[in-house]
Amino acid sequence: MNQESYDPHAIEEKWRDFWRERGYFRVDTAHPKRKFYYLNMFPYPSGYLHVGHGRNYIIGDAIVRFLLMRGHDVLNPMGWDAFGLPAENAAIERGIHPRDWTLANIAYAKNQFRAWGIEYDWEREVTTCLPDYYRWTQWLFLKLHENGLAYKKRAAVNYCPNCKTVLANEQVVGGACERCGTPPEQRELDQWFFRITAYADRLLADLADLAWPDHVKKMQENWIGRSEGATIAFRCEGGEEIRVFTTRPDTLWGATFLVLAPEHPLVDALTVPERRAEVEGYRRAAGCASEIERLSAEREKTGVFTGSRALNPVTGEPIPIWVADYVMPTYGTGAIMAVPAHDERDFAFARAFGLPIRVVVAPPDGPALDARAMGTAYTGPGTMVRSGPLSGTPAATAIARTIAYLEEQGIGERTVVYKLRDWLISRQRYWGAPIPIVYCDRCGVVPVPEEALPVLLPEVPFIGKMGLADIPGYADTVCPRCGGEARRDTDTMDTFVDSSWYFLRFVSPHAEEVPFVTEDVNRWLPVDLYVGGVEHAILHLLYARFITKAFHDLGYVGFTEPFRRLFTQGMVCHTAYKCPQHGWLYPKEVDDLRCTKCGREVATSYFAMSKSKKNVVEPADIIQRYGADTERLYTLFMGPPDRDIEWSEEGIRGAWRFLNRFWNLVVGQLPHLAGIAGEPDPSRFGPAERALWQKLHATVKKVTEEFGERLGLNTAIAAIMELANEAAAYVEGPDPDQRLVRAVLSRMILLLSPFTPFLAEELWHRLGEEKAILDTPWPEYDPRAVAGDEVEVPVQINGKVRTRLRLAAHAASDPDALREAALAAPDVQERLRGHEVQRVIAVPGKLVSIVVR
Ligand code: ANZ
Ligand code: ZN
Repeated sequence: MNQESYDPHAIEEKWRDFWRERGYFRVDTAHPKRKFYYLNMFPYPSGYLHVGHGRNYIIGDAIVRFLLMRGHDVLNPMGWDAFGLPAENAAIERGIHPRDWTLANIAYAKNQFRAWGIEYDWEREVTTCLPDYYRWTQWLFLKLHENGLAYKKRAAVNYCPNCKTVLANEQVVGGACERCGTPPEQRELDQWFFRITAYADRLLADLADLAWPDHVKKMQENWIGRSEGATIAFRCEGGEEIRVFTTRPDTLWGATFLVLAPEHPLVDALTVPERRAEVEGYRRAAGCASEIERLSAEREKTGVFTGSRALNPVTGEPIPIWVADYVMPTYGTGAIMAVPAHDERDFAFARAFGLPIRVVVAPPDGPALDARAMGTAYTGPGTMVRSGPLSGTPAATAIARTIAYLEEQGIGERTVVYKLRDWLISRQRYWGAPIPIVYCDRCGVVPVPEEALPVLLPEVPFIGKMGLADIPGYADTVCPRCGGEARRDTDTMDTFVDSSWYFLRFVSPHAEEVPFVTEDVNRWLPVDLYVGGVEHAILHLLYARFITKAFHDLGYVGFTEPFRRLFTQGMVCHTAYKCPQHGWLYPKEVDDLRCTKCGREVATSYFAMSKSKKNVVEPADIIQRYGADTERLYTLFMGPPDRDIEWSEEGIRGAWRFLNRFWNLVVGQLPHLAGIAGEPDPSRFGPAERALWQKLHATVKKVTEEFGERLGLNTAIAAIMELANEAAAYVEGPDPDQRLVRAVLSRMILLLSPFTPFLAEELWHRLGEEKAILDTPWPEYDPRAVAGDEVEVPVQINGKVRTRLRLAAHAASDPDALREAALAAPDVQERLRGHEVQRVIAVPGKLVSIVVR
């Protein structure tokens, strides 16, 4: 008989609209019975999505379908992180307006989601570049400003002369602009900051309660960078006071000079006239080095002497005050006490400038250190020596004792400092939310009143790199307070501000009077599962946590953390080819590992898919050849979702072959299953039926569990594949039990449906089921059936059968489990008392033999 073969194109199209029309992915946020807020990090709409992007959303769609079948009310929204440099730069390249570029990409991406069978609650779509969203981003700014959490400060910033904007520290990578590779300049500008440092301690402490990957927590911890130590005051000979922060107050007796950051406010006052020219020259030069260079231990130390001295508060000794750029202006107090004997950078500096080195820590049971002979600082633990009244204090208590002593003497106090800096949010670019502030000569800095929001981006033909300051007339306005002439702030906000609160807007996306409805967000948040790339492990997550805490303290939300559980999915890598002459090549430009343009041999390597490396695979191409289900199945099967994986055409074909086999199995059985209804009767099972029944229940259990903690979707699929093989073998056997076949096939279709929803929905209906899969509960498993049959295994002691174990078949078939069960049995323990066990032999399913003396 000629059986209909698997044709994804014939079946996929009809189900796409079916799911949308039936509204399965919509949720009533007012009355959830079992709420689950699932959230994928929303994308930048910067071009089309490739199969690597697809992985994020396919993982999410599988999870959401599973949750829906489990009876959850799932909030599953999607939106667009639509402001920012990528869109602006892409628009410049193409000579179009970033809004047109962005909206076109959004429309395209929505079609891609549809092609993948991924549905969202599109009525909740949020687009950060539209006025009904950014008006609330501006509101957020006003609220922080009103509460002292947004402030303006003149600050040295990294400025990219090519992108014409300020870069955050983390956007400077390897001394160059992350986007265009131009080395940034240091500039002084008036900038807006959000006071995230006020939350440093809570951002750190609350990590403990989050179900997040440990490595992400660690990254946040390092970024916040808490250090405990002391602030110590040094009196200068001229009367000024220099405060230093140190993590090693116990080395104070070894402090032989002080170093100020070039930007330190006391540098001027402390520089003697003869040294002024040199010091000024040094300060100017220091402005050019990046922070990473300045902090590097290897870099040659540079610095200048101010000509002034301060007194070491414990030795009374005058010590010189230097200026050097290895001290950072914004960390601690911007000044340090240098202890060259015990700090690497101070050691290098002292050696370079002939400054004294004094040992004040004695290593445990090593020879005493000789300052003149040291080739490097001793930074290990040890007993305090040459430290006046504290000499002899062991390493374990040295720091605490010194701090107590300093506090007693009134020269210092315990201090905690953080690496975290306030968040610089001003950007001098067009494509962002305008900062809602007005400057008036009479009234000063005046916030735009809430009722006047949004401050709209000016409608102008987009003419390339520009900020709002370049747009004639934008800045001219009237003061909201006095009605006089005033100027608008011409900066826009960092796009991380847009994404710091979007998860709240999804709950009440159409609220017109408020950014979100407190009562509703309190019902739905924290997000139950947040899935996204590890590249957002630091900034986005930290900013979202900060804003949530700030909103909490201002009474807008009732929770303090936005994302209860975080899952970071891995990237999809693919072969990339590089010609020594022509750079990155598309696969079609490579023949037999040679460049088709010049014949040179190309280098191959694996990289995360990216347009720049020309190693992107287009979903449209895969879907056209194999259908969306094959792409989905392969994407989920090729490795654990949190690992990076390597895309392979062979893998795609493997997924395709499986779906064909599965199709053929089910469609091949349809004629036999017509009119078969009801559950199979296990009491009439033979051994083959029992084995298949057990496998079915074990598979339901496995797949269900893999959707939990581990999200081992790849192993879940592997389990379904095994079951399919056993089912295929069973139906070929003599006189198959048709009720059992139907039960296995229909449950297997349900199990597959989160992964390959098109094929599942099609086969489900062909089986004669009336309800759609998403109206059908997820299959249950029977723990007794999972355990399978019990078997009896005799236990011998020294050749005599002493007892019989009743065990589940699977336990009896595992020698280790069998041995353990035998030794743990009460009768056996009784008989072993006072004897020494020499040997235990476990024959799976048959016998345990124990030899004792
Ligand atoms: C004296 C000392 C002796 C230090 C010693 C270390 C070892 P973390 O752990 O990163 O917090 N420091 C303080 N402020 C600085 C700044 N603005 N720029 C550069 N370095 C600065 O490091 C704290 C230590 O880094 C401080 O403790 C200080 O050097 C230095 F045996 O003080 B220490
Ligand atoms: Zn005014």
